[in-house]
Parts: sequence; structure tokens; C-alpha cells
Amino acid sequence: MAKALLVVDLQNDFYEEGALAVPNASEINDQVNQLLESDQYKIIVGSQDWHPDSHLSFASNHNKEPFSEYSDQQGLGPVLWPDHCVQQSEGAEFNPEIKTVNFDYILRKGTDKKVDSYSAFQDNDGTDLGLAGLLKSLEIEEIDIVGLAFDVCVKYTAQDSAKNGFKTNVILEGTRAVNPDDIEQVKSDLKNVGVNFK
Ligand code: VGL
Ligand code: ZN
Repeated sequence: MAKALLVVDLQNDFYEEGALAVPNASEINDQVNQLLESDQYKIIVGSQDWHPDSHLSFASNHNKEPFSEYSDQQGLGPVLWPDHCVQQSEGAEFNPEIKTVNFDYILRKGTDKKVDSYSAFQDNDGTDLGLAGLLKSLEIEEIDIVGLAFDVCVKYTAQDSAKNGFKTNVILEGTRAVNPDDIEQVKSDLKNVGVNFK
């Protein structure tokens, strides 16, 4: 059964010193690199959050505080974020410890200023990003997922992976949450849509 590895948003802004810091993010690097160097995957895809500085997921573009609630526009929310992963910025670069040389394909998302994109499969307004088609064309049946953040982009990506019919595994040592208090809820939500944990 052909397998893919999906590495979600391992960018400087999601690490401990970054603009949208995920606690203990760097703990995952060894596990991720081990997977990147293993020979079990037919394709390895890295996603990259890649926002214009005018992006409307940024609280600063609404004169609001980061993490304030927002549901005025479809495709954004339920909270607004600090400025992060701005195109061409250092914060948007991949963490230099990660062996990105092993990425076969890089998928940039969140480029439309009016729409956020938590899932690597589709924008928050449902626009297909082409990943399911790419993986199906390679006859991939199973996907291992690692990356940041467990409770945001990893969660939505894993949900859509299962929805697209892939056997989906989230590797827990390869992910960390921005809100660690939400981990158990996210796990149970993902279990309910058929996602496995390894
Ligand atoms: C993410 C919030 C905003 C993520 C991206 O990669 O989890 N979270 N943009
Ligand atoms: Zn983002």
C-alpha cells in the first residue's frame, strides 16, 4: 500500500521564538527528521503557510487583538491571529533543523488575503488545493501526518485526509498544539472521523 508523509507548516513562526508560538514545538524535530529520512514513503509533501501581509486572518488588519473571536466573514476565524508566516519573511521559512531537502513537493496555502487555509487539502471556503488529486494520481492510500499546530492546521488536514478516503495516521510525537488544553478534544474529534494515532 503506497504511503505519503505530510509535513504541516514547520515554519519558524510556529516554533518557540516565533510570532504564533507553539509550546515545545522543537521537541518534534528529531521524530520528523527520522521520518523524512526513512524510505517508506512514495512522496513527501511539505505545506507552508504563506500569507500576504494584508491577510485578513491577522488581528492587526482589523485593529483587533490577536486571538480575539471573529466570524464576520466566511473563510476566516473563529479567531484572529498575530501576524505570521508573511510571504518572504524569515518567520515563513522552514525551521532550519528540518531536513526539507527530502520534501518532494511544497504546497503553499493561505495566499488569498480574504480566505484562511487551515487544511493542506482545501481553503477554509472549500477551494480545492489539489493535494488529494496529486496523491490519488500516485495511487497513495495511506498518509502519515506530522507538523504544527496539532489543534489547527494538523487537525483540519487530518480531517480532510480521512474525508478524501485516505487511511490517515497522525504521529503524536511529530506534532504539538498551540493550545495544549485542547489536545484531548481534538483527539476525540479526529477519532470520530476515522483518524488513527501512532
Ligand atoms: C496555523 C493558525 C494560523 C497552523 C496557520 O499552521 O496551525 N495556525 N495559520
Ligand atoms: Zn496562517
